[in-house]
Amino acid sequence: MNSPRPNRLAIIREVSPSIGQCELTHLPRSEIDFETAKRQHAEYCNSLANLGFDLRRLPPSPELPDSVFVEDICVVLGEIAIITRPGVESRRAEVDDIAHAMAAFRELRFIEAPATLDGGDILQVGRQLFVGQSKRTNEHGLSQMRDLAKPLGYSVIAAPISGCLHLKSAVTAVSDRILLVNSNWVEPTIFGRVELIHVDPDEPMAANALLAGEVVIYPKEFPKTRRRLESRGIRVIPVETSELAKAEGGVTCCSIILC
Ligand code: CIR
Repeated sequence: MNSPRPNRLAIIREVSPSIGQCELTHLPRSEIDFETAKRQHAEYCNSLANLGFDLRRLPPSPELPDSVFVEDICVVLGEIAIITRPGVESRRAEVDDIAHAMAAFRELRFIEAPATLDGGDILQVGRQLFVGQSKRTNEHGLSQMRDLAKPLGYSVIAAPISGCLHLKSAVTAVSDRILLVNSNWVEPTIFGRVELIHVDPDEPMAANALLAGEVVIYPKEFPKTRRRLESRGIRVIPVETSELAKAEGGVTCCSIILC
């Protein structure tokens, strides 16, 4: 087994005891078992730690139900970190703690009103940044992202989505050259000449995978799509995500990865 590499960092935040009052867009509200959610989140964090990630843990915030989903609050580029302005009012108070934690690692930039942007809508593929056109990320968000990232040499590309919460509900990177996609929710041709793996039709929610170094942290709940990943040579670390999935959270949204 490879020894863990140093200098990999992930910011995570413990599950809020008020997660039951989370925002919901596509799913009906169902009871979230806090203890199970905490156990599953701990397993996720352990997977990152076992891969050599140094974890910076932010404490839970009882008044912020969705605060475990740290990805939405910050977009990390090599050069800067962009603190977002989330698309729902209830999540705006999450930014202060994340900005404070991120300031140790990157120069900060901020998405400003009237823009809204959720980190779950940003997919980075090399020097391309795809920005989901979702209910959470508006035209001003796209335009501010372009103003911040273009001078650094990124191209910023609008990615229309339909039927899902965020762009990364529909597509994520599973290696430096392969995307995992649900093509009912995003048109894959916008990504150009990349290799694609399509989710199994029985598993529409299965496109959200967390690329952590060279391996993929991936929900146990999608075995058919997992087989598709493994048959293309991708190493998968399975984790249970059923409780946080009731809050419409996936595996990318529970960490901010800095490499
Ligand atoms: C929300 O609706 O904002 C949360 N309940 C779920 C956010 C999930 N975030 C993500 O996929 N990036």
